[in-house]
Amino acid sequence: MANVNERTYIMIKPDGVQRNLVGEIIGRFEKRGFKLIALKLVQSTVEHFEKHYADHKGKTFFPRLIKHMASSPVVCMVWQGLDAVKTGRAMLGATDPLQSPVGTIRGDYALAVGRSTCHGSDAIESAEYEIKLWFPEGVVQYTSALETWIQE
Ligand code: RTP
Ligand code: MG
Repeated sequence: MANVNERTYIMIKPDGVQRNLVGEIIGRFEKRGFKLIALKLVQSTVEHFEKHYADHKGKTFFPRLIKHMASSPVVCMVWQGLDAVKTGRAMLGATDPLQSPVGTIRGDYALAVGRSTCHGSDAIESAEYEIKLWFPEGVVQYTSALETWIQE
């Protein structure tokens, strides 16, 4: 059954931050109807990104990916709402920006697979892992007055 309180981990990558796309990306999640429950800007380490992308260890693009992610600050967020993981991925587009439909974040703002602007959890289990990894301090719980206008 669909969970109205599902959580996903969304991270604006170094290229997205450097290109001043932070407000644009946050705005899309806000306008879609998701609730922001955690947010921070961090300059993180190679070791931390290796944990974040542990599933990709050994792939040819892994060293390049980790080097890029640790090169400059990222914006870490947790968004909550109906079907947040799958819908978050749909809002991003495909892994390859050139295969991403116009109207998606990557389809509108990215060209290269190694500069894909924004990360989104690909499953509920990965979201749980990533949220704990980036927000060990926990997330914020609050009631948004808008929720009754977004959910039936
Ligand atoms: P993300 O985890 O960052 O949200 O991206 P994704 O699920 O769409 O794609 P994934 O397979 O998890 O790959 C993570 C990031 O690695 C870079 N990548 N490069 N063939 C390549 O050169 C290649 N494949 C993947 C991309 O930046 C991708 O976002
Ligand atoms: Mg991925």
